[in-house]
Amino acid sequence: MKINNEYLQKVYDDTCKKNAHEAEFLQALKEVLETLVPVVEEHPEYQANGLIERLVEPERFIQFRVPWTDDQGGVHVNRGYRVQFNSAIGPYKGGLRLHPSVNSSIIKFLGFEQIFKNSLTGLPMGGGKGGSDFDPKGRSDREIMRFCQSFMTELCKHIGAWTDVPAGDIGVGGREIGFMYGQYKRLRNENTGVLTGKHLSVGGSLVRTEATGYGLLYFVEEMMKVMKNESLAGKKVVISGSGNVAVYATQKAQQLGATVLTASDSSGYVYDEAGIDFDTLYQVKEVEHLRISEYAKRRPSAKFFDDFKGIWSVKCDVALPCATQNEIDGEAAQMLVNNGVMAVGEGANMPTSPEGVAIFQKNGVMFAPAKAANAGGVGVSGLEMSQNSGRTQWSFEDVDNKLKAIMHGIFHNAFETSKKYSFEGDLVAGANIAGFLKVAGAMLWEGISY
Ligand code: NDP
Ligand code: 2IT
Repeated sequence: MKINNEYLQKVYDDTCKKNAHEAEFLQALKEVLETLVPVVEEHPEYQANGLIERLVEPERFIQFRVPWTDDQGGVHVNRGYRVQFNSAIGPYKGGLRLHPSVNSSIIKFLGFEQIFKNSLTGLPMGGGKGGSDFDPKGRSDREIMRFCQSFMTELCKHIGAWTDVPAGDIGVGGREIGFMYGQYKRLRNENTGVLTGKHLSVGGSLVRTEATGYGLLYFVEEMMKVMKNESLAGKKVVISGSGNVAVYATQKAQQLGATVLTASDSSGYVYDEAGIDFDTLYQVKEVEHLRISEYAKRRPSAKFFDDFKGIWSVKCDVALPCATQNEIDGEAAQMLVNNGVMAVGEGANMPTSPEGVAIFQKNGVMFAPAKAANAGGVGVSGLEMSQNSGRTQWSFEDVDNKLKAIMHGIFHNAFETSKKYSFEGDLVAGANIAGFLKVAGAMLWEGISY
């Protein structure tokens, strides 16, 4: 389908020509450009200043070799990336992903989304993302350490507390951030807030570990209350994934009175008719790092299914995809709708395909898009940066309250913006426009030669 604006369609066509092989980047781009039609019409100065052409081209794209040795002394070479997409409103900020599927398209889609997400938090952070096609599965701690050190040996030339501040994403948690932080410090002789998600003893923030999952639930609860006078209490919830985002989404959903029925990883999903037992899930995934089938072995009320996608056939009131991009396609969305889903909240980045989003919206499902709903992780990363700058550490309650305020603020900003531009209730459009306007204002103010 064409974008209903000549200028935006031309920028999209030109970007497609230059980046024909980058399917995920073009998917994320199209979704944003489609929703910007009314603001581009309202602000002719964007076209006059080539603003959209500048927005779609990263300020910098770094690709590098990451050589490392395994425990047997064998040499491996992976590809490392960092995209520094947009610094109009602050230092580049965004996670690092270690997964064999990582390529330039994945990094650019994530970096592009991050621009608007970070803007929505209300904190001064630009958009960036990075990672590698390194596969951490089955690697020893020492192998992970050597990989992370080699990765940081190059990355450290491009980042800094006032330049670019990476964090975690798929395959990067506290352990990897520790190895990278140690290497940065060794190379630079500097204790600084160059990464977020740090250990509490070296300037990490309380609540950062829980932030994305908790933030997702704060957003969804507010959305359900304001849009349909509903709440999570008593609701049946399907959550995919069993990593950082999914585990803490499960915990907060339960605290809000919902029953979480599922958890998954790339090998399949578990359905627990008695409701997921948080302690067992935490032990299996966060402590012992086992496959999700192990959860079913320890819980008589749970069954394991070796089909990751089958999770969307489970009947629920609320679905929270928290694993990876495009995990809900049109068919999965239709199954959820047929089973009566009332709300969908994206914990992962771009987990719903465009066909899936259209099906939810057409059927009146409340839909919380990733760049709004999962902004709690980077929001608390921003709070970690503030604490580092102030050489201070805030209490759990203090950070949790700030996180809640950020998530409620994002919901209301996206909702009010959707009304202002006559898409009432379309939070995809509301979030894209609200996130974009702040960045666009800064880009105009700073002049063209970035
Ligand atoms: P983790 O590495 O902690 O967990 C990822 C989970 O998703 C694992 O259960 C993993 O299973 C599953 N998964 C990953 N890739 C696939 C795949 N291709 N197919 C099926 N399952 C898959 O990552 P996070 O929880 O941190 O990230 C999950 C999502 O949330 C990502 O989209 C990330 O970009 C997004 N996100 C993360 C934030 C953060 O702060 N960490 C902030 C905002 C968004 P397996 O172990 O088998 O691979
Ligand atoms: O997608 C994301 O927002 C993240 N992976 C978190 C980024 C961050 O800098 O905390």
